[in-house]
Amino acid sequence: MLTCGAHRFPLDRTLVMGVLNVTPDSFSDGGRYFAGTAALDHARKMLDDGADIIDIGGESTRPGAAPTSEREELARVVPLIEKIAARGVPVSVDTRKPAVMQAAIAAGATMINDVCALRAPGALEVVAGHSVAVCLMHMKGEPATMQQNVTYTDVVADVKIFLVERAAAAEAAGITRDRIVLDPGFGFGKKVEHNLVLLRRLSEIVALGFPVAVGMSRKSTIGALTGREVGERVAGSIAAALAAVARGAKIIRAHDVRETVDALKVWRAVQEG
Ligand code: 7PM
Repeated sequence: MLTCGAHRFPLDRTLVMGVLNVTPDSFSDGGRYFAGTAALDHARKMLDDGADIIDIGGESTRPGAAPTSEREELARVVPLIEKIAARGVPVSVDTRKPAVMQAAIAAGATMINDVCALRAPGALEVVAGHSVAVCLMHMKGEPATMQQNVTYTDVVADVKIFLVERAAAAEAAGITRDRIVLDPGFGFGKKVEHNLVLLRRLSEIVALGFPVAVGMSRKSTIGALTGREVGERVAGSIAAALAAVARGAKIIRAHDVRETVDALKVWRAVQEG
């Protein structure tokens, strides 16, 4: 069972988290219009398509991206969270900033998705003070430089040690186990070979005893394996998602919700038969 505020997910089937990026690089006019109507339309479509959670992100963690100010991030995500959460939809916010977490929770977000795994000062306390869920993700390095000189002796061991430590820190801060999700952080300070080993051995992360989320949708590893540009990676992304589900992943973070939900329906029917 996963508790996200008032929402409770039994985890007897894989959940789909639909990605809603509200950054200037994800639309044409710099964000205001997108935040106003296009983002809401997109959220509605993902819900129609079967998304369980809408993951709203207002900061670009793209390597080399200019940092987003707290004020700007708040302006991008808070109005949207209010509108979507008001309909009773589970909303997750993809942020590293405690002040954004706090405002997002006040606006109705019921999950914090943090690529820094609550390492920012004050982040653990913000999440512990509410009944929201948290996704603790592994990242090696900082977004700006994380893809430079990436090396590991054993990437799976490093990710496990990190996630175990962050889950313990979360529990020590008062975040109960039923609110914690772990994510190996595909693409965050990892080369293709590291992402493949992590996916191949995902069961070892699942064995830590927390629900595992996986985000490989449209990422460069899929591009490297297929030779496809970002908009042409649906099939590759779904293959990766199913490989993750086969190894016990419980949440799939995806851009192409309709196709992902269809694939999971077929997968599940086969498993249950
Ligand atoms: C630039 C770089 C743009 C990276 C977008 C991204 C994950 C996440 C992201 C993930 C969790 C993307 C990423 N990826 N949260 N947020 N897990 N929990 O490709 O893998 O969407 S942002």
